[in-house]
Amino acid sequence: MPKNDIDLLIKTRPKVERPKLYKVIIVNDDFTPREFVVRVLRAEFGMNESQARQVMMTAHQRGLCVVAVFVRDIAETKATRATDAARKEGYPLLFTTEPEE
Ligand code: TYC
Repeated sequence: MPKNDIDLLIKTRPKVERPKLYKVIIVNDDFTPREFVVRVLRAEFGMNESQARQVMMTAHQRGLCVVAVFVRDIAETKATRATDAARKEGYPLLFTTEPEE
């Protein structure tokens, strides 16, 4: 039995879990123009020119780059929106998601 108010607070405290985070990953391809990749990164992920260019070049050179980390719903929505924007222009640029850890 709780002995006082603090004891009651502790005993009834809900167990809250930290939400699992998901990486949004950009995948390199041979066809999407570099400038288009930079524009999509700026538009969907709020990057400045220099950040977007670094991420684009890392994906270009290494095949992939982690763009950002979000809760699952946000990560999936952003990856889909960015990929769809490329499809609309006829480019194969792909964004995927993957759980962290
Ligand atoms: N490799 C592309 C080119 O040379 C540019 C590019 C970079 C495309 C990164 C996709 O995720 C990408 N035009």
